[in-house]
Amino acid sequence: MTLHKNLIGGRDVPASDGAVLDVLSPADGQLFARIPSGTAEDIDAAVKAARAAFEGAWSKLTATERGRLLIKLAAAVEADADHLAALESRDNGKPLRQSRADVTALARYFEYYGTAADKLHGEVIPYLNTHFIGVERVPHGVTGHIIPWNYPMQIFGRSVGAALAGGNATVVKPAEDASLTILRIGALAREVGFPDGALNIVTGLGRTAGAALTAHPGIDFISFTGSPETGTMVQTAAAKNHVGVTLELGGKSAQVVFDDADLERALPSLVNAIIQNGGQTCSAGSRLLIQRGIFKDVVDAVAERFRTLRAGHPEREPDLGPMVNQAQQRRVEKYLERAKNEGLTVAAAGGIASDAPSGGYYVAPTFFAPVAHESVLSQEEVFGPVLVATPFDDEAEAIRLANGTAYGLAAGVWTRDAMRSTRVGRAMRVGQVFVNCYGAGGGVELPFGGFGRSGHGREKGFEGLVEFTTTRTLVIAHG
Ligand code: TXE
Repeated sequence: MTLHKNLIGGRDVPASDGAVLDVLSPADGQLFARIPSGTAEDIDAAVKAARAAFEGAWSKLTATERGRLLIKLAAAVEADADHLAALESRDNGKPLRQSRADVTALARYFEYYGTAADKLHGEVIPYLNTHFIGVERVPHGVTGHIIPWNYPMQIFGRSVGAALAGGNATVVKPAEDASLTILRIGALAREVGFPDGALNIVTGLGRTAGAALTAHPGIDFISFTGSPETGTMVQTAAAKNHVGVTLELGGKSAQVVFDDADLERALPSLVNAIIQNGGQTCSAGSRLLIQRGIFKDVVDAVAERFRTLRAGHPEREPDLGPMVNQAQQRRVEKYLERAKNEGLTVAAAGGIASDAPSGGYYVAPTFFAPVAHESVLSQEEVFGPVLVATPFDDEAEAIRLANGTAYGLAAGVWTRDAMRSTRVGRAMRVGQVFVNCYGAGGGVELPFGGFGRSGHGREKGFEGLVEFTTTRTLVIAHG
């Protein structure tokens, strides 16, 4: 049984009171590791270590030198890919191929932000002829990062990678259900030569370690990805310290299928967008909006595929793995029960693989159709392999339904009509629109974030680097 430690100021340390949390494998519910249950005291030590780095060794590096360290870290991650992927699948339950994809994305984030670090230019503003005005991009200072359990490596890469590239020193609180790869990245960062304190990692519960981090007066900016409810607490804590925050809070993303769509191309994507990571994806395509004339055909085709889907052991490359923990499994099962009690029609259900261990948190993928737009299942984020389909008559109705939830993270549009794809795409109140494709979250290079209940601020891409900096304007009188 491995007992992991926190990374504070370049040292591996247990929680200040020695408390630990059990780490259970979602595949079989068995205990296989322990992580520190970080305390407010640990968070305070981590913030102080980050501040010391920010005012010391870390700030002495040039942007190019920071970038080089991130590029070295990208190489170290790639060299450690098999280990990281196996660790993630064990800890989080995602199929190995998804963990490998996460490792690749993580390395790419470090490479992207590493190579971008010295390309974040400020500007010169024309002003009085007697003055020179320079605006430089500067780090916020010490940034706090609350990472969820669904894509720990990717979300670490996009937020901590950008923050480090921008010159911030960081304190990271991974999710209690998926901390192991984050701790491993911390060890790799130390090996490649990041100065002590530039990256600190404190594992533990959200309500203790997480809350202590977001409320700490020594934190200058917060990045949070998680639930809207916790997002409210994080933003409230940030407001008390008058610091900025990016929030990415999930979604109820629609895929709009018009009657001229290339269905052969669309169908695998419609299914994969809700099955990837067991539906535990912020930008999962959890609603199908299908034009009425083709509604039955598309529902039948999706249903046929759904019947073949099996949730199984992550190491056996199933269609989907178990849910991350028992609470998430229960949450999804409750939504399924409620939908059935409300009389919603199950168009198709997959199953649980016969060799899936009995103690694991498996849920059978389920497809409901038709489902009214107002139904709970059409409006609330389930965060599981649960798909709903709703018919629409025309373009205006499609737009109204797609935008008709409190969320606004991503959308898909399937049509062969180029004018319509642009028109409908531009009418979506979301951060990313996919036309004739659907890539949950998009690539490393693409800005990502939401409207409304999906949160605010943008991470990923160059915009994500800008987000982790602010400006200082120098007004120089010379005449
Ligand atoms: O989220 P939490 P949970 C959604 C998804 C899921 C639901 C509940 O619908 O079913 O949220 O998941 C830390 N102060 N998403 O309960 O609580 C916590 O330790 C500071 C969507 O796991 O938001 C973890 O590190 N931090 C989402 C992180 O917040 C706190 C991904 C997320 O946990 C805290 C995850 C507090 N008071 C869930 N309480 C997405 N956008 O992709 C908890 N945390």
